[in-house]
Amino acid sequence: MAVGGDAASDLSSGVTDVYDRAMSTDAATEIARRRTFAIISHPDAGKTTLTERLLRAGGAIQLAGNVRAKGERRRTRSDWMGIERERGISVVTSVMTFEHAGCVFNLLDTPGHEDFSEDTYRTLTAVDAAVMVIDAAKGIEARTRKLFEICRLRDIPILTFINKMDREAQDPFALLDEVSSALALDTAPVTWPVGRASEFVGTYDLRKLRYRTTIELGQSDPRMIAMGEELDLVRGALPEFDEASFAAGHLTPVFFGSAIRDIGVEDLLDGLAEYGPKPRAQPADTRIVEASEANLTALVFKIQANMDPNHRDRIAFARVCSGRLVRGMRLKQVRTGKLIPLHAPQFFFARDRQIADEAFAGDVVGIPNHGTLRIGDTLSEIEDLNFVGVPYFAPEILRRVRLSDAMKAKKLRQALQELAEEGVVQLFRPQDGSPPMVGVVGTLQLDVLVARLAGEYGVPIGFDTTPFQMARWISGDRALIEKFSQEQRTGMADDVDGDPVFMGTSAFMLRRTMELNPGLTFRDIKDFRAEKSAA
Ligand SMILES: Nc1nc2c(ncn2[C@@H]2O[C@H](COP(=O)(O)OP(=O)(O)OP(=O)(O)O)[C@@H](O)[C@H]2O)c(=O)[nH]1
Ligand SMILES: [Mg+2]
Repeated sequence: MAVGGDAASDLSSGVTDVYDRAMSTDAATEIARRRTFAIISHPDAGKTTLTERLLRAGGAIQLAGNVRAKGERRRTRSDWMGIERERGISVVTSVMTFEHAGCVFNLLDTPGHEDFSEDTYRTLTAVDAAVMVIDAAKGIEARTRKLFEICRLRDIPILTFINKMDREAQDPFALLDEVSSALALDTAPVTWPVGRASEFVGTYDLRKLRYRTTIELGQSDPRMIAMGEELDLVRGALPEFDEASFAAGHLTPVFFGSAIRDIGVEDLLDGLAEYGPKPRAQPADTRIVEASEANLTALVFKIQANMDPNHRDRIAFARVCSGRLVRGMRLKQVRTGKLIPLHAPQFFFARDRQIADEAFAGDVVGIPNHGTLRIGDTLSEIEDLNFVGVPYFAPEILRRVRLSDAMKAKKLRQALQELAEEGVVQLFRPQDGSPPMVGVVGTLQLDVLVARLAGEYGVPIGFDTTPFQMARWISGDRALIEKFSQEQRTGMADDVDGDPVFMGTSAFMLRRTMELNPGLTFRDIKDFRAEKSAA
Protein backbone atom coordinates (compact mmCIF):
# COMPACT_ATOMS: atom_id res chain seq x y z
CA MET A 1 0.00 0.00 0.00
CA ALA A 2 1.61 3.21 -1.09
CA VAL A 3 0.96 5.97 1.32
CA GLY A 4 2.23 9.52 1.06
CA GLY A 5 3.28 11.47 4.08
CA ASP A 6 1.53 14.80 3.99
CA ALA A 7 -1.90 16.00 3.16
CA ALA A 8 -0.84 18.81 0.84
CA SER A 9 -2.07 18.26 -2.67
CA ASP A 10 0.99 19.15 -4.67
CA LEU A 11 -0.15 17.16 -7.65
CA SER A 12 -2.22 18.91 -10.24
CA SER A 13 -4.10 17.69 -13.24
CA GLY A 14 -2.47 15.86 -16.13
CA VAL A 15 -0.91 13.21 -13.96
CA THR A 16 -2.99 10.52 -15.56
CA ASP A 17 -0.44 9.81 -18.30
CA VAL A 18 2.31 8.77 -15.89
CA TYR A 19 0.81 5.38 -15.22
CA ASP A 20 0.50 2.39 -17.44
CA ARG A 21 -2.69 1.79 -19.38
CA ALA A 22 -2.64 -1.98 -19.31
CA MET A 23 -3.18 -3.86 -16.07
CA SER A 24 0.29 -4.91 -15.05
CA THR A 25 1.09 -8.13 -13.21
CA ASP A 26 1.86 -5.89 -10.29
CA ALA A 27 -1.65 -4.60 -10.21
CA ALA A 28 -3.04 -8.12 -10.45
CA THR A 29 -0.92 -9.14 -7.47
CA GLU A 30 -1.99 -6.07 -5.57
CA ILE A 31 -5.66 -6.77 -6.19
CA ALA A 32 -5.29 -10.42 -5.18
CA ARG A 33 -4.05 -9.39 -1.74
CA ARG A 34 -7.01 -7.14 -0.91
CA ARG A 35 -9.46 -8.36 1.72
CA THR A 36 -12.49 -6.14 2.02
CA PHE A 37 -15.11 -7.17 4.50
CA ALA A 38 -17.89 -5.93 6.76
CA ILE A 39 -18.53 -7.02 10.32
CA ILE A 40 -22.24 -7.58 10.82
CA SER A 41 -24.59 -8.74 13.57
CA HIS A 42 -27.42 -8.01 15.92
CA PRO A 43 -26.68 -5.03 18.23
CA ASP A 44 -24.21 -5.68 21.03
CA ALA A 45 -22.80 -8.98 19.79
CA GLY A 46 -19.37 -7.37 19.92
CA LYS A 47 -18.60 -6.09 16.39
CA THR A 48 -16.80 -2.96 17.51
CA THR A 49 -14.87 -4.79 20.21
CA LEU A 50 -13.84 -7.41 17.65
CA THR A 51 -12.87 -4.66 15.20
CA GLU A 52 -10.55 -3.15 17.78
CA ARG A 53 -8.95 -6.50 18.46
CA LEU A 54 -8.54 -7.25 14.76
CA LEU A 55 -6.80 -3.93 14.32
CA ARG A 56 -4.49 -4.67 17.18
CA ALA A 57 -3.81 -8.22 15.98
CA GLY A 58 -3.06 -6.68 12.60
CA GLY A 59 -0.48 -4.45 14.28
CA ALA A 60 -2.51 -1.40 13.46
CA ILE A 61 -3.06 -0.05 16.95
CA GLN A 62 -1.12 -0.30 20.12
CA LEU A 63 -3.90 -0.64 22.60
CA ALA A 64 -7.35 -1.81 21.65
CA GLY A 65 -10.11 0.47 22.86
CA ASN A 66 -12.81 -0.90 25.08
CA VAL A 67 -16.47 -0.44 24.33
CA ARG A 68 -17.39 -1.17 27.92
CA ALA A 69 -15.18 1.34 29.68
CA LYS A 70 -16.83 4.64 30.39
CA GLY A 71 -15.69 8.20 29.72
CA GLU A 72 -12.12 8.91 28.81
CA ARG A 73 -11.04 5.30 28.95
CA ARG A 74 -13.61 4.43 26.36
CA ARG A 75 -11.68 5.09 23.22
CA THR A 76 -12.46 2.66 20.52
CA ARG A 77 -11.25 3.81 17.15
CA SER A 78 -14.29 2.61 15.38
CA ASP A 79 -16.98 4.33 17.48
CA TRP A 80 -15.62 7.86 17.16
CA MET A 81 -18.76 9.96 16.94
CA GLY A 82 -19.92 11.79 20.09
CA ILE A 83 -23.27 10.04 20.28
CA GLU A 84 -21.62 6.64 19.74
CA ARG A 85 -19.30 7.23 22.65
CA GLU A 86 -22.09 8.46 24.89
CA ARG A 87 -24.39 5.54 24.24
CA GLY A 88 -21.93 2.74 23.57
CA ILE A 89 -23.54 1.83 20.27
CA SER A 90 -22.38 2.20 16.68
CA VAL A 91 -24.39 4.65 14.61
CA VAL A 92 -22.45 4.69 11.36
CA THR A 93 -20.15 2.35 9.50
CA SER A 94 -16.51 2.96 10.25
CA VAL A 95 -13.85 2.28 7.61
CA MET A 96 -10.40 0.99 8.45
CA THR A 97 -7.62 0.11 6.03
CA PHE A 98 -4.47 -1.64 7.26
CA GLU A 99 -1.80 -4.00 6.05
CA HIS A 100 -1.07 -7.32 7.71
CA ALA A 101 0.47 -10.67 6.78
CA GLY A 102 0.95 -9.65 3.17
CA CYS A 103 -2.68 -8.57 2.77
CA VAL A 104 -4.35 -5.18 2.67
CA PHE A 105 -7.47 -5.28 4.79
CA ASN A 106 -10.37 -2.90 4.33
CA LEU A 107 -12.50 -3.49 7.38
CA LEU A 108 -15.94 -1.97 7.78
CA ASP A 109 -17.52 -2.02 11.24
CA THR A 110 -21.28 -1.65 10.75
CA PRO A 111 -23.94 -0.54 13.24
CA GLY A 112 -26.16 -3.42 14.37
CA HIS A 113 -29.21 -1.43 15.37
CA GLU A 114 -32.14 -1.77 13.02
CA ASP A 115 -32.65 1.98 12.90
CA PHE A 116 -29.31 2.35 11.13
CA SER A 117 -29.85 -0.53 8.76
CA GLU A 118 -29.69 1.60 5.62
CA ASP A 119 -26.10 2.45 6.42
CA THR A 120 -25.32 -1.23 6.91
CA TYR A 121 -27.07 -2.26 3.68
CA ARG A 122 -25.16 0.32 1.69
CA THR A 123 -21.92 -0.93 3.20
CA LEU A 124 -22.73 -4.42 2.01
CA THR A 125 -22.56 -3.21 -1.60
CA ALA A 126 -18.89 -2.40 -1.05
CA VAL A 127 -17.50 -5.61 0.44
CA ASP A 128 -16.37 -9.04 -0.71
CA ALA A 129 -17.14 -10.91 2.48
CA ALA A 130 -18.85 -10.47 5.81
CA VAL A 131 -17.90 -11.61 9.28
CA MET A 132 -21.09 -12.56 11.11
CA VAL A 133 -20.64 -12.16 14.85
CA ILE A 134 -22.80 -14.29 17.09
CA ASP A 135 -23.20 -13.89 20.83
CA ALA A 136 -22.47 -17.37 22.19
CA ALA A 137 -25.20 -17.09 24.80
CA LYS A 138 -27.88 -15.72 22.52
CA GLY A 139 -27.26 -17.57 19.28
CA ILE A 140 -28.85 -16.29 16.07
CA GLU A 141 -30.77 -13.09 16.77
CA ALA A 142 -33.29 -11.23 14.62
CA ARG A 143 -30.96 -8.66 13.03
CA THR A 144 -28.31 -11.27 12.34
CA ARG A 145 -30.82 -13.33 10.45
CA LYS A 146 -31.97 -10.33 8.41
CA LEU A 147 -28.42 -9.27 7.57
CA PHE A 148 -27.58 -12.79 6.62
CA GLU A 149 -30.46 -12.82 4.16
CA ILE A 150 -29.17 -9.63 2.56
CA CYS A 151 -25.72 -11.17 2.22
CA ARG A 152 -27.20 -14.26 0.65
CA LEU A 153 -29.16 -12.18 -1.87
CA ARG A 154 -25.94 -10.46 -2.84
CA ASP A 155 -23.82 -13.61 -2.86
CA ILE A 156 -21.53 -12.35 -0.12
CA PRO A 157 -19.62 -15.22 1.51
CA ILE A 158 -19.80 -15.28 5.30
CA LEU A 159 -17.31 -16.13 7.99
CA THR A 160 -18.77 -16.73 11.44
CA PHE A 161 -17.22 -15.58 14.69
CA ILE A 162 -18.90 -16.95 17.80
CA ASN A 163 -18.08 -14.33 20.41
CA LYS A 164 -18.34 -14.01 24.20
CA MET A 165 -17.15 -17.56 24.84
CA ASP A 166 -15.75 -16.19 28.11
CA ARG A 167 -19.32 -16.08 29.45
CA GLU A 168 -21.87 -18.77 30.17
CA ALA A 169 -22.63 -19.82 26.63
CA GLN A 170 -24.61 -22.39 24.70
CA ASP A 171 -22.91 -25.62 23.82
CA PRO A 172 -20.76 -25.21 20.66
CA PHE A 173 -22.47 -28.11 18.90
CA ALA A 174 -25.87 -26.59 19.65
CA LEU A 175 -24.68 -23.22 18.31
CA LEU A 176 -23.42 -24.76 15.08
CA ASP A 177 -26.68 -26.62 14.77
CA GLU A 178 -28.62 -23.41 15.22
CA VAL A 179 -26.58 -21.60 12.57
CA SER A 180 -27.07 -24.36 10.06
CA SER A 181 -30.78 -24.84 10.67
CA ALA A 182 -31.74 -21.18 11.09
CA LEU A 183 -29.77 -20.02 8.07
CA ALA A 184 -29.74 -23.15 5.93
CA LEU A 185 -25.99 -22.97 5.83
CA ASP A 186 -23.39 -25.67 6.44
CA THR A 187 -20.99 -24.90 9.25
CA ALA A 188 -17.35 -25.93 9.21
CA PRO A 189 -15.56 -25.13 12.46
CA VAL A 190 -12.04 -23.93 11.75
CA THR A 191 -11.23 -23.65 15.44
CA TRP A 192 -12.66 -25.27 18.57
CA PRO A 193 -12.90 -23.62 22.01
CA VAL A 194 -10.62 -24.86 24.77
CA GLY A 195 -12.51 -24.62 28.07
CA ARG A 196 -15.78 -22.83 28.62
CA ALA A 197 -16.93 -19.59 30.28
CA SER A 198 -14.40 -18.40 32.87
CA GLU A 199 -12.27 -21.44 32.01
CA PHE A 200 -12.13 -20.51 28.33
CA VAL A 201 -8.46 -20.06 27.56
CA GLY A 202 -7.97 -20.45 23.83
CA THR A 203 -8.64 -22.33 20.64
CA TYR A 204 -7.51 -25.41 18.77
CA ASP A 205 -7.08 -24.99 15.03
CA LEU A 206 -8.63 -27.98 13.32
CA ARG A 207 -6.83 -27.39 10.04
CA LYS A 208 -3.38 -26.48 11.31
CA LEU A 209 -3.66 -28.86 14.27
CA ARG A 210 -2.34 -26.35 16.76
CA TYR A 211 -3.36 -24.78 20.03
CA ARG A 212 -3.44 -21.09 20.78
CA THR A 213 -4.03 -20.69 24.49
CA THR A 214 -3.38 -17.96 27.03
CA ILE A 215 -1.92 -20.48 29.50
CA GLU A 216 -0.05 -23.76 29.13
CA LEU A 217 -2.32 -26.74 29.62
CA GLY A 218 -1.05 -30.16 30.63
CA GLN A 219 -2.45 -33.30 29.00
CA SER A 220 -4.23 -34.15 32.27
CA ASP A 221 -6.06 -30.82 32.38
CA PRO A 222 -9.80 -31.55 32.28
CA ARG A 223 -10.14 -29.11 29.39
CA MET A 224 -7.67 -31.13 27.33
CA ILE A 225 -9.41 -34.37 28.17
CA ALA A 226 -12.77 -32.91 27.15
CA MET A 227 -11.17 -31.59 23.96
CA GLY A 228 -10.11 -35.04 22.82
CA GLU A 229 -13.66 -36.36 22.98
CA GLU A 230 -15.15 -33.29 21.36
CA LEU A 231 -12.68 -33.32 18.50
CA ASP A 232 -13.63 -36.89 17.65
CA LEU A 233 -17.22 -35.78 17.44
CA VAL A 234 -16.38 -32.66 15.42
CA ARG A 235 -14.44 -34.68 12.88
CA GLY A 236 -17.10 -37.35 12.67
CA ALA A 237 -20.15 -35.12 12.49
CA LEU A 238 -19.24 -31.82 10.84
CA PRO A 239 -18.08 -30.99 7.33
CA GLU A 240 -14.53 -29.86 6.73
CA PHE A 241 -13.91 -26.41 5.46
CA ASP A 242 -14.16 -26.30 1.70
CA GLU A 243 -13.24 -23.18 -0.20
CA ALA A 244 -15.56 -23.77 -3.13
CA SER A 245 -18.70 -24.19 -1.02
CA PHE A 246 -17.67 -21.19 1.07
CA ALA A 247 -17.31 -19.05 -2.05
CA ALA A 248 -20.67 -20.31 -3.32
CA GLY A 249 -22.30 -19.30 -0.03
CA HIS A 250 -23.25 -22.84 1.04
CA LEU A 251 -20.85 -23.10 3.93
CA THR A 252 -19.46 -20.82 6.59
CA PRO A 253 -16.14 -21.33 8.35
CA VAL A 254 -16.68 -20.87 12.08
CA PHE A 255 -14.28 -19.40 14.63
CA PHE A 256 -14.79 -19.34 18.38
CA GLY A 257 -13.49 -16.62 20.62
CA SER A 258 -13.85 -13.78 23.02
CA ALA A 259 -13.19 -10.36 21.58
CA ILE A 260 -12.95 -8.75 24.97
CA ARG A 261 -10.35 -11.24 26.18
CA ASP A 262 -8.60 -11.21 22.82
CA ILE A 263 -8.99 -14.93 22.19
CA GLY A 264 -9.61 -16.37 18.74
CA VAL A 265 -9.09 -13.06 16.99
CA GLU A 266 -5.83 -14.00 15.31
CA ASP A 267 -7.44 -17.20 14.04
CA LEU A 268 -10.03 -15.09 12.30
CA LEU A 269 -7.48 -12.70 10.86
CA ASP A 270 -5.43 -15.63 9.56
CA GLY A 271 -8.57 -17.11 8.02
CA LEU A 272 -9.41 -13.87 6.27
CA ALA A 273 -5.90 -13.61 4.88
CA GLU A 274 -5.79 -17.23 3.81
CA TYR A 275 -9.16 -17.72 2.18
CA GLY A 276 -11.07 -14.46 2.57
CA PRO A 277 -12.41 -13.76 -0.92
CA LYS A 278 -10.41 -11.56 -3.27
CA PRO A 279 -12.10 -8.51 -4.81
CA ARG A 280 -15.13 -9.65 -6.74
CA ALA A 281 -16.94 -8.46 -9.84
CA GLN A 282 -19.47 -5.65 -9.37
CA PRO A 283 -22.78 -5.46 -11.25
CA ALA A 284 -23.40 -2.30 -13.27
CA ASP A 285 -26.35 -1.32 -15.45
CA THR A 286 -24.75 -2.29 -18.73
CA ARG A 287 -22.55 -5.22 -17.69
CA ILE A 288 -20.60 -6.84 -14.87
CA VAL A 289 -17.28 -5.18 -14.10
CA GLU A 290 -14.39 -7.49 -13.18
CA ALA A 291 -11.97 -6.34 -10.50
CA SER A 292 -9.08 -7.25 -12.79
CA GLU A 293 -10.02 -4.79 -15.52
CA ALA A 294 -7.38 -2.18 -16.23
CA ASN A 295 -9.59 0.89 -16.26
CA LEU A 296 -10.59 2.35 -12.98
CA THR A 297 -14.16 2.32 -11.76
CA ALA A 298 -15.39 3.12 -8.25
CA LEU A 299 -18.68 3.24 -6.39
CA VAL A 300 -19.53 5.83 -3.74
CA PHE A 301 -21.43 3.99 -1.01
CA LYS A 302 -21.12 6.33 1.94
CA ILE A 303 -20.76 10.01 2.73
CA GLN A 304 -19.50 11.31 6.05
CA ALA A 305 -19.33 14.97 6.98
CA ASN A 306 -17.55 16.67 9.87
CA MET A 307 -15.34 13.76 10.89
CA ASP A 308 -12.70 16.29 11.64
CA PRO A 309 -14.43 18.99 13.71
CA ASN A 310 -11.68 21.48 12.90
CA HIS A 311 -12.06 21.21 9.17
CA ARG A 312 -15.74 20.71 8.42
CA ASP A 313 -14.78 18.20 5.82
CA ARG A 314 -17.01 15.99 3.75
CA ILE A 315 -15.70 12.65 2.66
CA ALA A 316 -17.19 10.37 0.03
CA PHE A 317 -16.19 6.76 0.62
CA ALA A 318 -15.76 4.83 -2.57
CA ARG A 319 -14.97 1.23 -3.22
CA VAL A 320 -12.55 0.83 -6.08
CA CYS A 321 -14.32 -1.78 -8.21
CA SER A 322 -11.72 -2.23 -10.91
CA GLY A 323 -8.26 -1.06 -11.89
CA ARG A 324 -5.74 1.08 -10.13
CA LEU A 325 -6.32 4.46 -8.60
CA VAL A 326 -3.47 6.93 -8.74
CA ARG A 327 -3.46 10.16 -6.85
CA GLY A 328 -3.93 13.04 -9.26
CA MET A 329 -6.15 11.17 -11.69
CA ARG A 330 -9.36 12.68 -12.92
CA LEU A 331 -12.44 10.53 -12.90
CA LYS A 332 -15.75 11.05 -14.55
CA GLN A 333 -18.78 11.26 -12.32
CA VAL A 334 -21.07 9.34 -14.64
CA ARG A 335 -24.31 10.84 -13.28
CA THR A 336 -23.32 14.39 -14.26
CA GLY A 337 -20.49 13.90 -16.73
CA LYS A 338 -18.27 16.11 -14.54
CA LEU A 339 -14.57 15.39 -14.18
CA ILE A 340 -13.53 14.96 -10.55
CA PRO A 341 -9.83 15.44 -9.80
CA LEU A 342 -8.45 13.14 -7.12
CA HIS A 343 -6.02 15.51 -5.46
CA ALA A 344 -6.03 13.86 -2.09
CA PRO A 345 -7.62 10.41 -1.96
CA GLN A 346 -7.23 8.96 1.51
CA PHE A 347 -7.07 5.70 3.38
CA PHE A 348 -9.08 5.84 6.56
CA PHE A 349 -8.45 4.43 9.92
CA ALA A 350 -11.75 5.26 11.59
CA ARG A 351 -11.32 8.99 12.07
CA ASP A 352 -7.62 9.12 11.20
CA ARG A 353 -6.43 9.22 7.66
CA GLN A 354 -3.46 9.11 5.34
CA ILE A 355 -3.04 10.25 1.75
CA ALA A 356 -3.34 7.32 -0.64
CA ASP A 357 -0.89 7.68 -3.52
CA GLU A 358 -2.38 4.63 -5.11
CA ALA A 359 -5.14 2.15 -4.42
CA PHE A 360 -6.43 -0.97 -6.15
CA ALA A 361 -9.68 -2.77 -6.78
CA GLY A 362 -11.09 -3.80 -3.42
CA ASP A 363 -9.78 -0.78 -1.55
CA VAL A 364 -12.05 1.71 0.13
CA VAL A 365 -10.81 5.26 -0.27
CA GLY A 366 -12.13 8.53 1.06
CA ILE A 367 -12.46 11.40 -1.41
CA PRO A 368 -12.80 14.87 0.13
CA ASN A 369 -15.39 16.95 -1.72
CA HIS A 370 -17.83 19.77 -1.13
CA GLY A 371 -21.07 18.08 -1.99
CA THR A 372 -20.45 17.02 -5.58
CA LEU A 373 -20.32 13.33 -4.82
CA ARG A 374 -23.46 11.53 -3.72
CA ILE A 375 -24.24 8.09 -2.38
CA GLY A 376 -24.68 5.74 -5.34
CA ASP A 377 -22.39 7.70 -7.67
CA THR A 378 -20.17 5.82 -10.07
CA LEU A 379 -16.73 7.22 -10.86
CA SER A 380 -15.11 5.99 -14.03
CA GLU A 381 -11.90 6.54 -15.91
CA ILE A 382 -13.32 5.90 -19.37
CA GLU A 383 -16.54 3.99 -19.73
CA ASP A 384 -20.01 5.31 -18.92
CA LEU A 385 -21.60 2.80 -16.63
CA ASN A 386 -23.51 2.90 -13.37
CA PHE A 387 -23.12 0.48 -10.53
CA VAL A 388 -26.43 -0.68 -9.16
CA GLY A 389 -27.73 -1.82 -5.82
CA VAL A 390 -27.26 1.14 -3.50
CA PRO A 391 -30.81 1.61 -2.29
CA TYR A 392 -32.83 4.09 -0.26
CA PHE A 393 -35.87 2.69 1.49
CA ALA A 394 -39.12 4.55 1.99
CA PRO A 395 -39.09 5.89 5.56
CA GLU A 396 -41.56 4.55 8.05
CA ILE A 397 -41.71 7.60 10.26
CA LEU A 398 -42.19 11.17 9.03
CA ARG A 399 -41.70 14.24 11.21
CA ARG A 400 -41.83 17.94 10.57
CA VAL A 401 -38.76 19.84 11.72
CA ARG A 402 -39.45 22.60 14.24
CA LEU A 403 -36.89 25.35 14.55
CA SER A 404 -37.08 27.46 17.68
CA ASP A 405 -34.64 30.13 16.54
CA ALA A 406 -35.94 31.61 13.28
CA MET A 407 -32.59 33.34 12.71
CA LYS A 408 -31.07 29.96 12.00
CA ALA A 409 -33.40 28.96 9.18
CA LYS A 410 -30.73 29.26 6.50
CA LYS A 411 -28.20 27.33 8.49
CA LEU A 412 -30.77 24.61 9.18
CA ARG A 413 -31.50 24.34 5.49
CA GLN A 414 -27.88 23.74 4.66
CA ALA A 415 -27.31 21.38 7.59
CA LEU A 416 -30.35 19.27 6.74
CA GLN A 417 -29.23 19.03 3.14
CA GLU A 418 -25.74 17.88 4.20
CA LEU A 419 -26.94 15.36 6.74
CA ALA A 420 -29.56 14.01 4.34
CA GLU A 421 -26.89 13.56 1.66
CA GLU A 422 -25.02 11.54 4.24
CA GLY A 423 -28.12 9.42 4.77
CA VAL A 424 -28.55 10.30 8.47
CA VAL A 425 -32.22 10.93 7.66
CA GLN A 426 -34.16 11.42 4.47
CA LEU A 427 -35.23 14.95 3.70
CA PHE A 428 -38.50 15.97 2.09
CA ARG A 429 -39.22 19.55 1.15
CA PRO A 430 -42.97 20.00 0.74
CA GLN A 431 -43.84 21.65 -2.56
CA ASP A 432 -46.35 23.90 -0.77
CA GLY A 433 -43.49 25.69 0.97
CA SER A 434 -44.24 24.43 4.49
CA PRO A 435 -41.31 23.49 6.80
CA PRO A 436 -39.17 20.52 5.78
CA MET A 437 -39.93 16.98 6.86
CA VAL A 438 -37.54 14.23 7.72
CA GLY A 439 -38.16 10.56 7.20
CA VAL A 440 -36.51 7.73 9.10
CA VAL A 441 -36.62 3.98 9.44
CA GLY A 442 -36.34 4.19 13.23
CA THR A 443 -36.50 6.89 15.90
CA LEU A 444 -32.84 6.56 16.94
CA GLN A 445 -32.05 8.29 13.67
CA LEU A 446 -34.01 11.30 14.93
CA ASP A 447 -31.87 11.36 18.09
CA VAL A 448 -28.73 11.29 15.96
CA LEU A 449 -30.07 14.15 13.82
CA VAL A 450 -30.83 16.29 16.88
CA ALA A 451 -27.43 15.57 18.43
CA ARG A 452 -25.50 16.28 15.26
CA LEU A 453 -27.44 19.44 14.35
CA ALA A 454 -26.74 20.82 17.81
CA GLY A 455 -23.15 19.58 18.09
CA GLU A 456 -21.84 20.17 14.57
CA TYR A 457 -23.99 23.07 13.36
CA GLY A 458 -25.21 24.76 16.55
CA VAL A 459 -28.85 24.46 15.45
CA PRO A 460 -31.26 23.13 18.09
CA ILE A 461 -34.43 21.61 16.69
CA GLY A 462 -37.53 19.74 17.75
CA PHE A 463 -40.07 17.67 15.83
CA ASP A 464 -43.78 17.96 15.20
CA THR A 465 -45.95 15.10 14.07
CA THR A 466 -47.46 15.21 10.60
CA PRO A 467 -50.57 13.60 9.16
CA PHE A 468 -48.34 11.76 6.69
CA GLN A 469 -47.61 8.11 7.29
CA MET A 470 -45.70 7.06 4.22
CA ALA A 471 -43.62 8.34 1.34
CA ARG A 472 -43.32 6.95 -2.18
CA TRP A 473 -41.02 7.98 -5.00
CA ILE A 474 -42.94 8.77 -8.15
CA SER A 475 -41.75 8.12 -11.64
CA GLY A 476 -43.37 8.29 -15.05
CA ASP A 477 -44.08 10.76 -17.78
CA ARG A 478 -42.94 14.24 -16.80
CA ALA A 479 -46.21 15.94 -17.79
CA LEU A 480 -48.18 13.37 -15.82
CA ILE A 481 -46.06 13.95 -12.73
CA GLU A 482 -46.57 17.69 -13.07
CA LYS A 483 -50.31 17.33 -13.36
CA PHE A 484 -50.38 14.95 -10.40
CA SER A 485 -48.30 17.38 -8.29
CA GLN A 486 -50.72 20.19 -8.98
CA GLU A 487 -53.70 18.09 -8.03
CA GLN A 488 -52.14 16.87 -4.82
CA ARG A 489 -50.53 20.06 -3.52
CA THR A 490 -50.01 19.26 0.18
CA GLY A 491 -48.97 15.65 -0.29
CA MET A 492 -46.08 16.40 -2.64
CA ALA A 493 -42.45 16.97 -1.71
CA ASP A 494 -38.98 16.94 -3.26
CA ASP A 495 -36.35 14.66 -1.80
CA VAL A 496 -32.68 15.51 -1.24
CA ASP A 497 -31.95 15.08 -4.95
CA GLY A 498 -35.02 17.05 -6.03
CA ASP A 499 -36.89 13.89 -7.06
CA PRO A 500 -40.67 13.98 -6.53
CA VAL A 501 -42.16 12.13 -3.60
CA PHE A 502 -45.79 11.53 -2.75
CA MET A 503 -46.70 11.42 0.92
CA GLY A 504 -49.82 9.55 1.91
CA THR A 505 -51.82 9.81 5.13
CA SER A 506 -52.75 6.11 5.20
CA ALA A 507 -52.21 2.86 3.34
CA PHE A 508 -55.78 3.07 2.11
CA MET A 509 -55.29 6.56 0.76
CA LEU A 510 -52.07 5.51 -0.95
CA ARG A 511 -53.75 2.54 -2.60
CA ARG A 512 -56.59 4.72 -3.80
CA THR A 513 -54.20 7.32 -5.22
CA MET A 514 -52.28 4.61 -7.05
CA GLU A 515 -55.49 3.27 -8.57
CA LEU A 516 -56.51 6.70 -9.75
CA ASN A 517 -53.11 7.30 -11.37
CA PRO A 518 -52.26 4.19 -13.33
CA GLY A 519 -49.76 6.08 -15.50
CA LEU A 520 -47.44 6.72 -12.54
CA THR A 521 -45.19 4.32 -10.66
CA PHE A 522 -45.02 4.60 -6.86
CA ARG A 523 -41.87 3.08 -5.41
CA ASP A 524 -40.89 2.27 -1.86
CA ILE A 525 -37.25 1.73 -2.80
CA LYS A 526 -35.11 4.20 -4.62
CA ASP A 527 -32.14 2.80 -6.45
CA PHE A 528 -31.32 5.66 -8.75
CA ARG A 529 -28.93 3.93 -11.04
CA ALA A 530 -31.11 0.93 -11.67
CA GLU A 531 -34.01 3.25 -12.38
CA LYS A 532 -32.11 5.54 -14.72
CA SER A 533 -30.84 2.67 -16.79
CA ALA A 534 -34.32 1.19 -17.00
CA ALA A 535 -35.74 4.50 -18.21
N1 LIG B 1 -18.09 -10.90 28.06
C1 LIG B 1 -17.85 -10.37 26.86
N2 LIG B 1 -18.34 -9.17 26.54
C2 LIG B 1 -18.07 -8.68 25.30
C3 LIG B 1 -17.28 -9.39 24.37
N3 LIG B 1 -17.20 -8.66 23.25
C4 LIG B 1 -17.91 -7.53 23.46
N4 LIG B 1 -18.44 -7.51 24.71
C5 LIG B 1 -19.27 -6.47 25.32
O1 LIG B 1 -20.51 -6.38 24.63
C6 LIG B 1 -20.97 -5.03 24.57
C7 LIG B 1 -21.24 -4.62 23.14
O2 LIG B 1 -20.02 -4.61 22.41
P1 LIG B 1 -19.83 -3.79 21.05
O3 LIG B 1 -18.51 -4.22 20.51
O4 LIG B 1 -20.09 -2.36 21.21
O5 LIG B 1 -21.01 -4.42 20.20
P2 LIG B 1 -21.46 -4.03 18.72
O6 LIG B 1 -21.84 -5.31 18.07
O7 LIG B 1 -20.39 -3.22 18.05
O8 LIG B 1 -22.75 -3.13 18.99
P3 LIG B 1 -23.49 -2.14 17.92
O9 LIG B 1 -22.44 -1.55 17.07
O10 LIG B 1 -24.19 -1.11 18.73
O11 LIG B 1 -24.42 -3.00 17.16
C8 LIG B 1 -19.90 -4.20 25.23
O12 LIG B 1 -20.27 -3.96 26.56
C9 LIG B 1 -18.67 -5.10 25.17
O13 LIG B 1 -17.75 -4.83 26.20
C10 LIG B 1 -16.75 -10.67 24.77
O14 LIG B 1 -16.04 -11.36 24.04
N5 LIG B 1 -17.08 -11.10 26.01
MG1 LIG C 1 -20.46 -1.38 17.20
